[in-house]
Amino acid sequence: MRGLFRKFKDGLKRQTPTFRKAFEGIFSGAKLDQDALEELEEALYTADFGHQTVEEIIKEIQAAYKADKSMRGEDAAKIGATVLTRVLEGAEGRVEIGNNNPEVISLIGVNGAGKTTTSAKLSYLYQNEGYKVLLGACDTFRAAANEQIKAWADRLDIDIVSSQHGADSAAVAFDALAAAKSRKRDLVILDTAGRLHTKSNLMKELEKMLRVIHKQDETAPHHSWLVVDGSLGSNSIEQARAFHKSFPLTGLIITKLDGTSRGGALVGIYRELKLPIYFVGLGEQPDDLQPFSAKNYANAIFGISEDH
Ligand SMILES: Nc1nc2c(ncn2[C@@H]2O[C@H](COP(=O)(O)OP(=O)(O)O)[C@@H](O)[C@H]2O)c(=O)[nH]1
Ligand SMILES: [Mg+2]
Repeated sequence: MRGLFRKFKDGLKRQTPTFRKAFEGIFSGAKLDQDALEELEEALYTADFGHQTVEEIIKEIQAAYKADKSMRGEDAAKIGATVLTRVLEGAEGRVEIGNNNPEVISLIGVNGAGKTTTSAKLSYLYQNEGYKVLLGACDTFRAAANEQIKAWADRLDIDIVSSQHGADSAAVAFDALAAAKSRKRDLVILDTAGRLHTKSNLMKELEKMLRVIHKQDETAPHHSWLVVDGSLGSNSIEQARAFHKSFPLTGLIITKLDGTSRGGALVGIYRELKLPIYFVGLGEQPDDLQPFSAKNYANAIFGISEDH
């Protein structure tokens, strides 16, 4: 889809120029320039692709050059994108809605990762696909959280169940599910409070929420997605690792890929956790949340055209 590739390209536009230059530079004077190859390697490390992926890209470029000395920068970038697409095989998470009544998605992650914004964007996306969505505002922990999510729901015309600041977040989750059943919603999206994976009381609260949800539907939540701030580079990987250890996650959403020059961390997160990436955040507008496409990501990040 052309429009979707554009979204990736626009979203990753801060990252792309560095690579364009680095890839072009390695074939100055029509031969492989070792210094420039090292610069490319460094650029890849700086973007937080991680050791394994960087080495694979560099090795494959060297091998391809050996086989075909007429290779150019654009060809090297294409090899990079091919490696990324291969590494990200199986990474594209897709949801089939309709098997559960309602389908329950809960979003978790640390403060500021983008959970609230993403829950609104996600509701908007599914609503536009024709599903009846209900948003559960389970972040009762932060005073401003309720206002923030209500403003989104208002703006995007999304049905919402919320409560007072300080209320029991598990109770909100319970009410949201009950309301969704009686209002015959297809989908419930639960926004939760920011949790530091080190704070065991917050983890306990999350577990309580799960127990309460199970009273409504033993199989819910059907999806527990960790929302990760993709602009944190290798710190995003550490965060994801810690959550994955203490909580049964089913997938990932990587936010803030726009405006970052460390957009390679997504690859490291996937390589390590092997959890599907369902969506990526490519901006602050409601339609800037896009289903993850390995190919679009790989092509956009290295600045090559979509039909490669
Ligand atoms: N540029 C950009 N900003 C984002 C994205 N997702 C979230 N944000 C911003 O990140 C900040 C924190 O988001 P919020 O949803 O409140 O995070 P929460 O604490 O996890 O609920 C807000 O200013 C959002 O607008 C994204 O994909 N791109
Ligand atoms: Mg929030």
